[in-house]
Amino acid sequence: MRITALAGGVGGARFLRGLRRHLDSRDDGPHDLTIIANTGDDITLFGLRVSPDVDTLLYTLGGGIHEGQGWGRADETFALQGELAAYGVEPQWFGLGDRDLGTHVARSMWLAQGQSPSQVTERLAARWGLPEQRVQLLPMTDAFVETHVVVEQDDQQQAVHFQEWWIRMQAAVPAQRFVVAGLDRASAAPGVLDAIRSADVVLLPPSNPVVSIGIILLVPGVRDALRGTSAPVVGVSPIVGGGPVRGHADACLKALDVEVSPSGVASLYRDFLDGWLVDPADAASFSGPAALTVRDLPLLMKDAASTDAIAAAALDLALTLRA
Ligand code: FO1
Repeated sequence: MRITALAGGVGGARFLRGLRRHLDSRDDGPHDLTIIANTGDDITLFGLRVSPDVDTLLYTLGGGIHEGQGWGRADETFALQGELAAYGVEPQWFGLGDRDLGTHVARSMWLAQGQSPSQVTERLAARWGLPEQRVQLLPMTDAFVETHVVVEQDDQQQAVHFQEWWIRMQAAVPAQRFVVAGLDRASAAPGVLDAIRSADVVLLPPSNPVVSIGIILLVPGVRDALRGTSAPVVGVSPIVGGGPVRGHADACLKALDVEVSPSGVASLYRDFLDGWLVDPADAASFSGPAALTVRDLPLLMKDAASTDAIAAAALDLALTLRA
């Protein structure tokens, strides 16, 4: 079976690790998983290209993630950033650990040598053992893109990098809109559109619907490929009981004037979504198109067992819709 997923960072990575475990527990394998990662969160810091969602997926699937945080490396130290701070080098609001910096140095070096983000991601994924897991990790585009957030400060509109809004401002300053710099020159990375068109099942993990999955959907051809694929498209609501499972998805949805609810998120996917998982807390209030098949089950990824159960339910629903 060929499964394709669109993913952002922490929530997406945890869901996909659960899906990989679930696939391994089935006796109808082998199964191939292609992950299309958001690269709108990417940022250049200290001369290095950082790709948070790609790295979170690499570390989570490869066994190197800081489990408590959900991003960055386990057993991390911050000697290099401490040295930069001693020189007064900014910014210091973005924490870059020494182990994590190894990834950014390798990425930046290979990019400077002329390799594409797809080629670089493939090399990074090899170190983390993704091919052995039959996982292919693709950046959504090889173009240099960055999500910026337009905010109003001192009666003036200003665009700040997504990471500055997310981390330094804690998304507390209302976003007026999101702009993806570089997207006008972007095309889907090699393999992205084909992975959607030729999949048996397409899954949308509980990633941020605006600044993660929403950005992937803006890459030319992606939305059309989802509308056109014969594979069922099944998603997992990132909103549970009126709020995001983690992160600031509520602030992102408000910027788009979309209700902070599973119904609101499903409305963003309405032209291609076939199946939708919601939490029991939201089942009664859910409203969506009659053609959308909705199932409810607890959606908090508290531990491996609950995460695997969510992934299994998403896959089961997709396979039911395929039959
Ligand atoms: N998130 C934070 O809240 N604070 C940080 O200092 C931080 C550093 C960081 C470094 C590398 C990395 O791959 C991710 C990092 N994140 C940090 C997470 C990241 O900002 C966001 O959670 C994602 O971009 C949103 O998906």
